[in-house]
Amino acid sequence: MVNRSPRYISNLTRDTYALILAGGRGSRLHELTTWRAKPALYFGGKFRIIDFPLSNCVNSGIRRIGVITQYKSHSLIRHLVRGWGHFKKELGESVEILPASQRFSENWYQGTADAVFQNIDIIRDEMPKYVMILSGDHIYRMDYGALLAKHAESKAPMTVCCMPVKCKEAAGAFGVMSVDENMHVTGFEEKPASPHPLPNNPEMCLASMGNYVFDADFLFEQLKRDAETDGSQRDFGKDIIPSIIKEHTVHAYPFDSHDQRETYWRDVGTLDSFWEANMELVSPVPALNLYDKRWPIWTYQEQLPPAKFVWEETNRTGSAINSVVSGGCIISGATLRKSLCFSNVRVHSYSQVNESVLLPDVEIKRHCNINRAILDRGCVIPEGTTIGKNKDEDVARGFRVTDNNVVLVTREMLGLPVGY
Ligand code: ADQ
Ligand code: ADP
Repeated sequence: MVNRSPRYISNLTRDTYALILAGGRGSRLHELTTWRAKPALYFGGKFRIIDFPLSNCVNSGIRRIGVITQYKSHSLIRHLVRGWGHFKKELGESVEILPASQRFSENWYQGTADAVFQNIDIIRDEMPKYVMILSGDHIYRMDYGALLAKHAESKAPMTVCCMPVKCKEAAGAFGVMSVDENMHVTGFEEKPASPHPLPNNPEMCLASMGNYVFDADFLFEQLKRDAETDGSQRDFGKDIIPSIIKEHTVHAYPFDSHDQRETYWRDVGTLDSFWEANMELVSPVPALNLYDKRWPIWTYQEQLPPAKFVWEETNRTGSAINSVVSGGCIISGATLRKSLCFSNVRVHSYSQVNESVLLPDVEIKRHCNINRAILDRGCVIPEGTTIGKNKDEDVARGFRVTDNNVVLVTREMLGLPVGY
C-alpha cells in the first residue's frame, strides 16, 4: 500500500518542469502545415492542437512549461504569446518559448533529444526534480499528476506513456514496446514495419505516445551521453530509449483517459484523421468532452461578437444542424450540416455546407455547395462553387483530394495571396 501525504501529488507537480516538443512539421497534413507547425493547427472549432498538452499541464497543476519550437513557428509563437503569455513568474508559473537558436552549436535542432539538450541550461536553472517531455502533436485529456505519482512510486528513472494500438496502424508510425509483468520496458523499436504484438492479442501492440517522464539528473546524464555518441540521430525514439532500456529500468505507464467514456487520444497526423477527429465533435455525444468544466481546454480567446443565424425569406434558412459554430460567424440564409465553423466565418444565402471544417475567416459566397471539405484559414469561395461532388473536377482545380474523398482547399489553391 502506498503511503501518500495529502500534498503528495501537488509536491510532485510542483517539482516538475514540462517541455512540450512543438517543432515538427507534420508533413502528412500537406498544405495545412505549409505555413504553420502541426501543433499550431486549428482543431475543434476554436482551439489549436498545442492547447491540449498545455491545458493538461495546467489542469494537472504543472505550471512551469517550456515549448520547444522550430519549424514554421510564427503562428505558434503568436498564439502562445497571446493565449498563454499571462503566466506570472513571481507566482512560480511560466510558459517559456524555446526556439531553435543555435545556442550550443551551429546546428538547428536535430532530433527531439537534441532539441531538449540544446536547452539543458534553461531547464537546469528551474531546478526541477522531474522533467516531463510531451509531444505537442496530439489531442487528448490526461491527468499528468497520476502519471507522476506512478513514476515516483516505480523508482525507475524514466517512464514512457503507452497505449494499445492496432499493429497495422502502428506500423511505421509509432514507437512500439514490449513490457514484462511489472510493466518494465523490455524492448523498444521506433516505427517498426511489423510491430511486435501484445502476448494476449496478435492484432494489437503497445505504442509509445511520445510522452516521457525523467528524473531530471538522469535525463541530463543521458542527453550528454547521447550527444557524445557518434552516429546517434539525437532522437528519443530512435536513440535514447533503445539505449537506456539496456542498462536501466524504464517503466511503462498505460494511458487512461481523463474522460472515462473512452480512452481518447487522436494523432490527427493526416488530412483524413484531422477531418475525422473534427467530425467526431459534431456527433451528438462525442468521445472528447470539450464542455467538461473540471477539465477545461484553455486557448486564446479573441474578442468577438456572438455567432448569428439569419433567416430572411421562406425558402432561405440560416441554420446549423449537428454543427459547432464559433464566435464572430454569420450564417445567413444558408444551411450547415455536420460542420465546424471557427471564428469569423461567413456563409451566404442559398449555400449548403455538409461535413466540412471551416477554419477562421473563411467566406462562402452565395449558391455554393460544399461537402467533406477542409477550408483553410481565409479561403473565399466564389459564388456558385461546388466542392466535394466530383473528384476529377476538384483535382483539376488544384484542390487536394484524399483517398477518403476529403477535399482540402487553401488560399494558394484559390489564387489568393498567402500570409493572410
Ligand atoms: P513522431 O511524432 O513521429 O514519433 P517526431 O517527428 O520526432 O516523432 O515528433 C515528436 C514531437 O517532437 C512532435 O511533437 C514534434 O512536433 C516535435 N518535434 C519533431 N522534431 C522536432 C525538432 N527538431 N525540434 C523540436 N520539436 C520537434 C514520436 C515518438 C514515437 C511515438 C510517437 C507518438 O518518437 O516513438 O510513438 O511520437 O506519436
Ligand atoms: P447574403 O449573401 O446572405 O445576402 P449578407 O452579407 O448580405 O449575406 O448578409 C445577410 C444578413 O446577415 C444581413 O441581412 C444581416 O442580417 C446579417 N449580417 C451581415 N453582416 C452583418 C453584420 N456586420 N452585423 C450584423 N448582421 C450582419
